[in-house]
Amino acid sequence: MANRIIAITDIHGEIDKLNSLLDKLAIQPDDTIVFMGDYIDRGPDAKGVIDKVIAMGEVCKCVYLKGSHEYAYLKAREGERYYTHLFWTYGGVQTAESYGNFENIYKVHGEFLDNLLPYYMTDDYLFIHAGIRPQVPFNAQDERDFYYIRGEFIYKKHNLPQKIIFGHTDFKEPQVQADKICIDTGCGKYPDAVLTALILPEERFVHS
Ligand SMILES: [Mn+2]
Repeated sequence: MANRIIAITDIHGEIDKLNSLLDKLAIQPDDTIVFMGDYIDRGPDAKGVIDKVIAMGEVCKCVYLKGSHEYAYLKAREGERYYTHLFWTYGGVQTAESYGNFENIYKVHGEFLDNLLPYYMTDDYLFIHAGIRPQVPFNAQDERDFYYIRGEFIYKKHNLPQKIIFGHTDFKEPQVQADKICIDTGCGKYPDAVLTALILPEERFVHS
């Protein structure tokens, strides 16, 4: 049987839901976990979430993608006013609190945040935080679409041979289409929302 690839996205500081999900998944050394971004913001323990996903790298192969919230955080740190507004408006207060203050975020996890990948592509799948712009060749994409695109991607077919696994736009249940699967189930946004993992290639969902 093929080794498992496990996709997890949009944890948003919800360390208890992440720990519960990882327990249920019973991660094995030959698994690969693809974390698809939005580790931080809204939920209470962004620092704990990043500590945990880094620690999982000792258990199995882990791939760490950048989400819209990490993108906004990094731009805010560079002083860009628009992203500073986004960061503080959409849950950054909780993130700064979990590290003690804004400056500590980079002191503690700057190396991790600087090294996040924009996407992860295999023969069969493209893992990406938000999606791509359909009809635009992959090598001509605007990187911001990887983190922010919504309806223009979700409700259109794309031309890549890979199935696209993504998050960013939350739904009550995972959204399974022929060419894409969304696994953001609102963790961190709603108190009763679960964190969802997708196990590939079998396409089975596990919830926190
Ligand atoms: Mn998100």
